[in-house]
Amino acid sequence: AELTFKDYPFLKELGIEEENEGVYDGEWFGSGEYFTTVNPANNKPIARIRGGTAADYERCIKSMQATTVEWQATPMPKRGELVRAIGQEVQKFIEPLGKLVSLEMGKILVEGRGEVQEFVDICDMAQGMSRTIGGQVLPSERPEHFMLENWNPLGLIGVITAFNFPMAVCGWNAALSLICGNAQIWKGATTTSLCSIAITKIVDRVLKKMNVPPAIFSLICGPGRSIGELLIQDKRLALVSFTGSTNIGTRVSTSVHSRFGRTILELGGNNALIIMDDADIDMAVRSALFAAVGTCGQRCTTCRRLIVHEKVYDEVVDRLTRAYKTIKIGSPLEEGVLCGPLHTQSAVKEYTEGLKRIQSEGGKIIAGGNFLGTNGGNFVEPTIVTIEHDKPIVKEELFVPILYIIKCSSIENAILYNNEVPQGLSSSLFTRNVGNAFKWIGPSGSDCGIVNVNVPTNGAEVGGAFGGEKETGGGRESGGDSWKQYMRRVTSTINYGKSLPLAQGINFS
Ligand code: UN1
Repeated sequence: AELTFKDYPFLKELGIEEENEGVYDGEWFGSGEYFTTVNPANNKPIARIRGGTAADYERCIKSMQATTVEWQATPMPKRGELVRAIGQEVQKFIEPLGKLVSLEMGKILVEGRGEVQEFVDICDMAQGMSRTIGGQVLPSERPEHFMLENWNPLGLIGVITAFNFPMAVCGWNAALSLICGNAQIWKGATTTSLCSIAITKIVDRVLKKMNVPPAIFSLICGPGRSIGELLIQDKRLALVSFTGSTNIGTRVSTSVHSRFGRTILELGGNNALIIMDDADIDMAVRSALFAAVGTCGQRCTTCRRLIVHEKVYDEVVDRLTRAYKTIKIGSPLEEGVLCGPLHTQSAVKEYTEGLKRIQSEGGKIIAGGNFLGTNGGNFVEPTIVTIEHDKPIVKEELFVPILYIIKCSSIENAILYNNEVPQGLSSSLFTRNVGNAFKWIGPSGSDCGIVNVNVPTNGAEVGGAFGGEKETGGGRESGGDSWKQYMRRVTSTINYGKSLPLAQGINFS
């Protein structure tokens, strides 16, 4: 099929060509098979990419190893300057990058821009942290002794990201890992390879300008599982950060942990938003709409379950179904569109087959429910379904815009429903009751990693640690103390005196 490359002038601005090399270690190369990525709004190919082979991967690792001495010796605040410069350069291209995210991934342009903004934000944050983070000095029980913690770089790390945030999640990892002194190899989702290449082209310019060894930001694109497998099995990678499905995450976890590597796992979510009878209904309904329909239901933080108190149930259902009828579905690059296409045709299948299963389990579609397929694209109607809280399908993550509405009768009841799924990423409670709000965030409240009050389940800021429990994998990226995962901790006891007191009072003479 003919490439649609020429229809999108902003691609040129990003250095994307009709044909692109998909491997980078300071230079662009690639000797694997060619593949194309497609625009999910019409399923037409955009541009060609040459993927990497096992030998190409090996070359990247060798190049990364060669950076270690110089990069680890660079002071952390200097590494922070590089990260700041990367953020500033990315910011200059926020418009074309946002458009590329919309084109290749399918999210609407405001969300595409937002994703690039998130990349910039984490660079800002990491740069600031590069002047403040470090270990603690501890009181030693021995006289004239110091005990302290020092944090050293891990070395080489692998970053595997998903299609739904093809730039920001790389940024979360890269910004922190780079200030921590590591070299990384990034494998983005194959279907968003142009996003990976565009970001890496920008970073490449900054690396060269700042005169740092460029292989610290290596990239390998390629279809199939083989590159990912190499990466997770590679003992030279001290850490693998993986964002994706729980299914593949299990494989990553088993493989990396069996070689005693570290993981950061950001897996499935099944996020609930609870609306209590004392909630600001207007705010809650708007939040549910953004949380359930944003990114066409393909954020890991997407609201999939709306748990509504029986006293406001009818009102919420009525308002929300009315709002769903006004959602403009269409090209994500078009102004005013709220819902773009699903990312792939297999996601469309997940949607249509999911709805069949939902109905076979007693669920009823009360809004949406149709595959549209306009212009040959993966367009579906965002859908609302009423269903019992404990049906098997409700416990699974369907990565499509299907929202379950579930009735509850009390806060206890709502928390129970919130926690009864195997995933534990994000959750929100809408209430004006301060007692319930604190109960919600406490030990007998939500069991998720993200526990919001009067805020949607999605759209987290970079300053807070991002991740969740149970099948979500337990990892934390972005803010908080996530940086620690990218470093190895050293505990040092230092004797500056002239005697040798032993701990625990041991006398060994
Ligand atoms: C993801 O869906 O993988 O909180 C990440 C959010 C975004 C990140 C989502 N800041 O929705």
